[in-house]
Amino acid sequence: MSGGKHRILVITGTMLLFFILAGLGTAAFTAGQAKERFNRERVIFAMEDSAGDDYGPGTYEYPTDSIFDPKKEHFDLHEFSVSALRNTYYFDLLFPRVTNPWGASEGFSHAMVHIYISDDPDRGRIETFREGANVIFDPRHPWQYFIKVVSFNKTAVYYADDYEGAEGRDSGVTARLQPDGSTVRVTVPKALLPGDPSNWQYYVLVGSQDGLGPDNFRKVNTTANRWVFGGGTDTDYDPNVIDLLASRGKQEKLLGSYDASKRQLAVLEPVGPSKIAPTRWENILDKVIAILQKMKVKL
Ligand SMILES: [Ca+2]
Ligand SMILES: [Ca+2]
Repeated sequence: MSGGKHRILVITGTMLLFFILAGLGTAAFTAGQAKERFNRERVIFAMEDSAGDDYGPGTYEYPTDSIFDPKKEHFDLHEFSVSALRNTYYFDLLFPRVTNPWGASEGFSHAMVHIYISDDPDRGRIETFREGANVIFDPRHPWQYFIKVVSFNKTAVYYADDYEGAEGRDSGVTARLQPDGSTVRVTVPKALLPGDPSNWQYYVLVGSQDGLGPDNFRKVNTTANRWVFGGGTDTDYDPNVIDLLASRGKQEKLLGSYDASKRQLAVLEPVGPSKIAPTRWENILDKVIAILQKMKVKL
């Protein structure tokens, strides 16, 4: 072999080795970053709701029994946030007052929250899963997932194509009042909510739990009594929703859009999607995470 050819072979070999090492290094770096992203709790969506708007369309009054004292705050959502950590989504619901008059193991038994998620305009439903909230959803944003947050081990995830009597998916699903005494944290395995959460839009409905009420909603009538809200109508066209996650001024308009004389339910609009969308690099990392999980690599 001539000296010139030998030199070219050495240079080519060195370059090849360099590219292999650089490739391995980049793969290891990317895998490390993916692992870090997977193991860090990160916020997907967060939104504050007005304080003091636990009055439905603006006219509702609390029931009169002393269990509802001081006739405010029990159903007043202040903040809603969604975050991800490892294989779990967390839905955090912040209330100024959380009581547990019926002694549920979840630490709360007064408020109830129905979270409907819309992530595809071309499929899903615009009616609520069961009758009870007395509202209907924006036809441009039908829902695919429904998380019913309620006490006594009944918190569960439902899909739009479930039949009405379905039990709901509750494996790995929990709802618990946190040590701060104000936050109800709902835990849902990611596997139950497939899809890209940065596209999600949310309908977040707060009601008062009533085991015998329609879909567990305490009803709203014209006049309040011990166990029924007042300030609505005696029909089933006024929403049984006491607070709605919405930007300021919107809740009154949306919950007030019902017309009992025309038999029309209020039409709600969702909030979202997230302004905290993942960057291009984070999207790559999410794809790497999915591949590593398929390969059963421990992250
Ligand atoms: Ca509120
Ligand atoms: Ca509100």
